[in-house]
Formats: sequence, C-alpha cells, structure tokens
Amino acid sequence: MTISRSLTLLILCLTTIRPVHSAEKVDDMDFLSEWKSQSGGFVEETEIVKQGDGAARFLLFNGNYAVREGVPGDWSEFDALSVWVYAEEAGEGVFGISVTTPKSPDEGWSYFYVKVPVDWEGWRQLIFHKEDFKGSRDPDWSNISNLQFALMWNGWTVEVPDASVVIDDIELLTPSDLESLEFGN
Ligand SMILES: [Ca+2]
Repeated sequence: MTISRSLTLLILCLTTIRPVHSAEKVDDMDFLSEWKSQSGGFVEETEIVKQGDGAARFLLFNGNYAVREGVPGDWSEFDALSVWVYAEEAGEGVFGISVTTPKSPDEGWSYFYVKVPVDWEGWRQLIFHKEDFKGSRDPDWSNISNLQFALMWNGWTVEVPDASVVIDDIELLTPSDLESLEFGN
C-alpha cells in the first residue's frame, strides 16, 4: 500500500468517525425539579410535548420567572442556544431569556438577555445566536452559571393574563449543528 493511499484511508476513517452533531443538552424539561422560582415558575406539561416525556408550561404574567443553576458553564464552543417553544396563539406577549455570569454580590449581576415576542402559533425552534443577546454589565460566554426565563417588571417584557407558552428541549448548538439545520440534515 502506498503512503498516499494509506493517508487517503486514514482521512476517510477520520471523516467517518467525526460526529455530525455535537449539540449539548441543557435541559430536556422532562423533570423540572432543577428549576427554582418564588413566583410559580414552570408547571409540568405532559400533553403538549416536543421531546421526551414532558415539557414546561410558563405563564406570561409579570414577575414570573424560572431559573436553573448547574447548566453547562463554558459556552465558548457553542454559537447558539436552541429552545423549542409552543404558543397557543400569536399574541402580544413578550418574555425574556437570560444567561448569567457569576459575580460577587458587590459587582452586581452580569448577564446576557434576549426578548422573545410570542408572535407565532404551535411549536417553533427558536435559535438565539450569541450575537442576538444583549449584555448587561460584563457577562462572559465562557463562564455561565444559570439560565432564566422571566417576565420582569422593567417594561421590556409584556404580560398577557391567562396566556402561557410551553418550553421543551433546550440545547447549545455548535457551528456544525447550525450548518446541519440550515441544510436540513
Ligand atoms: Ca421534554
């Protein structure tokens, strides 16, 4: 066997074993015990489910939030956060997703955040690229401590009484995951 043929075979093997998808699961939402809240937070949903056995219903009232510690800490190899969200109907509601970098209490919280206007019906895979997030203070994509869904009191979220969304299958996506989604693989 010539050296060049050996090299070709080696490259073929390496290409074959390279994983196509390397998304990292943040939460499959089948069990909600890791999510904390003093306002109600997530409610277990077993009828409208995108993945696995369960999902999380999130009521769109001001002050509602659900926060999860223990998410992957270093997001530097990922370009986007993917969240499946079901909306009963397109409405005026807006909720927020934030991703926090741990800081001492003196320094205040540093976090990335993004607004989510609920303007569709049914399931939709929402993909938030790192660039889609705004930053408050000095958040660090490689040093993340929690993920939060919230309707804050500061005016940029909009409550819709009695309305809710269902959230499922939260993942971090690499550039190759995004490429695969773009080409429908
Ligand atoms: Ca699930």
